[in-house]
Amino acid sequence: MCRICGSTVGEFFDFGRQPLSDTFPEPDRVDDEFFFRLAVGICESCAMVQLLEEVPRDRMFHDGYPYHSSGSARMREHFAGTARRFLREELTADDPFIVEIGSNDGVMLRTIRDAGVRHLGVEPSGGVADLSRAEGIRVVTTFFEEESARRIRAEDGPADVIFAANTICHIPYLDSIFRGVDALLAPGGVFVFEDPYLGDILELNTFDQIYDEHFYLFSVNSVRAAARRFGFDLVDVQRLSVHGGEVRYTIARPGTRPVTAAVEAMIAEERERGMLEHTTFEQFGANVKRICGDLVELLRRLRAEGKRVVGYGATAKSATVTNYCGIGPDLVEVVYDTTPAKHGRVMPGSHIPVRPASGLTETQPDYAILFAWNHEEEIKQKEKAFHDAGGRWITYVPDVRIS
Ligand code: JHZ
Ligand code: SAH
Repeated sequence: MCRICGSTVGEFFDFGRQPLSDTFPEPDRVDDEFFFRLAVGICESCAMVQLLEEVPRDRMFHDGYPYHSSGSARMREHFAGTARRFLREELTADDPFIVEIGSNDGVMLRTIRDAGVRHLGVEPSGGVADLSRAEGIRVVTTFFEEESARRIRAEDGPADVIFAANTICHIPYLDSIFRGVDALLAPGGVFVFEDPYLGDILELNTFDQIYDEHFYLFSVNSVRAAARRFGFDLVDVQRLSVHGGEVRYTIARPGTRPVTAAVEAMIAEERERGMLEHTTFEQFGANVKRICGDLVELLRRLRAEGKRVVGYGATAKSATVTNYCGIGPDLVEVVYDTTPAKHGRVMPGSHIPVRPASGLTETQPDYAILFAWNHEEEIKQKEKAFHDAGGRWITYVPDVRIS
């Protein structure tokens, strides 16, 4: 049943049994991993693409949550720019107030703090929340939902901006989120969120954007329907190139802001591209199977030739690739990553060991499969010595190739 409108959800792909994408077990503690059925479908009525099974939120977001948003220079720049735009265009009233849902390690709010503007991060994962608090950013360690939003409104007053990046699509209970936004947002304020875009996922076959945390794969059409259902208007959309293609949605109370032409234009484009038709999703499923087949074939061939193949980037996304395609330590012996919290652990489900990124150039393998393909430019530049010494990158977006 659709989590937005209650209609039937037509399943279009089943990835089978999958682990939590951001839980990296210790090597000797792999017996009690949590698994769920990762399947995805589209609502027959409101067209919202969503998972069919929901993982309880405390299993995913807790004090040990390992993802640190500030791990990428490009993302740090992206969010500094986002904050500067808010400071310039939205936070201009007397004593303005901005709330961020899913503020993580403070990657966006840092710039707001520097400007001396009143802010609050709402971040349930205690570890990353503490990191931002240590930098003087104001955060509450809790889930954003109707109740916590009402509490914030009572204590801090209305928010001029409510922002979220890579968080709203993680939250199945969108009805409660919108009631919370309604309680907290100033009359003329905006609710802005950015998330991976279904259009880019279909175009680039980035099936690894589908995992436990990504409960919704948003399109402009489905977000507008959801906003209207919950009493708001989608007033603007903007495409972003980060994380493999995203859209930034701007939501406001009806009648308070003009609706830009971009909204209707993108919805028309989605219709033309067949983003509401079942055959599009069937084709996507066929592409997923082909890419996995090609990738495993390549890895087996390289292994047979005696080549050393590693992974780079212990991403949440790679949980889907490794577990669905059946890639274990026999094909990829180690995954290198810069996140200290992931070191000495193993990858969820596949149990490939995770080690510090310095290992790439220290051990100079023949091939590295780029699991963090969304940071391709940054990583290839940083790890130039690997390529210069003859190492080759393997990517699978939008197709399997060596570079
Ligand atoms: P990255 C997470 O997804 C989870 P992931 C979440 N669900 C989401 O939506 C996005 O983030 C926003 C490492 N790395 O950004 C660090 C290097 O080793 O693709 C990270 O472990 N060297 C909230 O995990 C991983 O790669 C580097 O130079 O798919 C990148 O993870 C860089 C830049 C990163 O997100
Ligand atoms: N905004 C950052 C972080 C994305 S990670 C970025 O774009 O990089 C997603 C974050 O959302 C996690 O830190 C997780 O703890 C948080 N989160 C999950 N559910 C939430 C909820 N209901 N309210 C607030 N934060 C939530």
